[in-house]
Amino acid sequence: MKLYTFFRSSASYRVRIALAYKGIAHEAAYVSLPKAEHQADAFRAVNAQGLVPALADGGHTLIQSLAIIEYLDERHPLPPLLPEDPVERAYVRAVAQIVACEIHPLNNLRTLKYVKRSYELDDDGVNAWYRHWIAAGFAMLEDYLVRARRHGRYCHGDAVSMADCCLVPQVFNAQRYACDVSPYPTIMRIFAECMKLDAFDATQPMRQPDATN
Ligand SMILES: N[C@@H](CCC(=O)N[C@@H](CS)C(=O)NCC(=O)O)C(=O)O
Repeated sequence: MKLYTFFRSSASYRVRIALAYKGIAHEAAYVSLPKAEHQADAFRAVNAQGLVPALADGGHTLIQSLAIIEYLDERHPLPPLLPEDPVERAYVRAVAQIVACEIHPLNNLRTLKYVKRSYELDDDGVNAWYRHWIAAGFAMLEDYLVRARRHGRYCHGDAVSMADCCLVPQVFNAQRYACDVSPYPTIMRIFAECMKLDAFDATQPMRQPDATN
């Protein structure tokens, strides 16, 4: 199994957590976003979308972090990253998708580059955009976690799930952009709990072999 990854990519970090949590042996192929290696022909031959992560396994190449995590969960069921009950599964998927579908696309590299170029924003302008969508998305996520009343130590009770694989990397992104995370006590408490686990800690961005400042 080979994971195409970039240390700062939060979508890659989601998959790194899943692989580590399940103890799945794999090799890594590093794809630098600042060097635009994700847009080069060599990587587009792996993933025509030019996005990380991608996972090569058994002659197949899988893309999209949530699809990859669900594939890993089906192929390597223990320990599970999705609960068995359909309603509980829908909850875990909803939390994961609030991050992956509502928050992350608005703050992705290509989105930031586009708004910067098109609206002639300076760094402060880009940071304001970034922080706005983190605040809107984290408010939505915090509210859902509290209302659903399914969280325990982690997003889904005391069991690590795909929801945590998504929440933690998004908090790293928020902290990198110096977003105010104080209004989201539930998110930050779950984040702190997850970071006590090796699967989350060892896979964090600055611990990756391709990490640079
Ligand atoms: N929905 C995709 C998102 C993949 C994605 O956008 N990855 C980012 C890094 S986190 C990327 O490759 N960005 C390159 C770009 O925006 O040009 C997933 O979950 O895998």
